[in-house]
Amino acid sequence: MRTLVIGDIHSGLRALKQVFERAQVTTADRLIFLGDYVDGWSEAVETVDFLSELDETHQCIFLRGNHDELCLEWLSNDEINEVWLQHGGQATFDSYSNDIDASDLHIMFYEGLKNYFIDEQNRLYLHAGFTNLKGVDHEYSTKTFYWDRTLWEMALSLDQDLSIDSPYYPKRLVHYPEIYIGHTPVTRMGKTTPQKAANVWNIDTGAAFKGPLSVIDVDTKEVWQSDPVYLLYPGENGRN
Ligand SMILES: [Mn+2]
Repeated sequence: MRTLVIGDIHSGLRALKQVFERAQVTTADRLIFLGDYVDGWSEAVETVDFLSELDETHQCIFLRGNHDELCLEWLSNDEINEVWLQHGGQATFDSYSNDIDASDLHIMFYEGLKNYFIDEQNRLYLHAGFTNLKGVDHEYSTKTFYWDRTLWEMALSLDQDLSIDSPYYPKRLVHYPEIYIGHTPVTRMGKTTPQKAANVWNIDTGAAFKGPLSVIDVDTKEVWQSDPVYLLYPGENGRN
């Protein structure tokens, strides 16, 4: 069985289908989605429909992204969050406006998302990060799991040669052999492939912006990518 991790999709369903074909995904694979299914390209409803159907036939783990939570808040309360609209929410709003009936089923999808997942090898998967030095079970606020950027910043700024036995080594990083996250696009650093810092792997390759969507096999580290997603949505702006 392969364990495949999928980065932030941001309604780029065409890219998801393309990268799944390239990775030759089958029902034998375990699929771990890092969250941010919506907010970006025009196919929010179609993306969540596709993921819900995929869950019927494949082994899927769906983690919660900050954008999924913002979308759920809007679907549940019908209150417009201006900041959300400016950060990709407008495309999601428009997508649901074209398909009013989708929202009830989708609320169940968003509510069912997991804040984190730890596999049988103790590898940790979550959208953004955590701050408690003792690990995710000790986190004070669940929002951190899908909003935090300090885990990735810390891993990046760490001397990559520092020994795990050093008293200066961050305690946050010692609990899991590997940590897989999305949330902060590596395109901000001028990269377009999954990036590793310390034992943290960032799989968000900027699908909402000018980057591709990426899938990584956590055991072999083989990577598959879609075309840059904006090329699959001509005439749209995404989050640019
Ligand atoms: Mn994202």
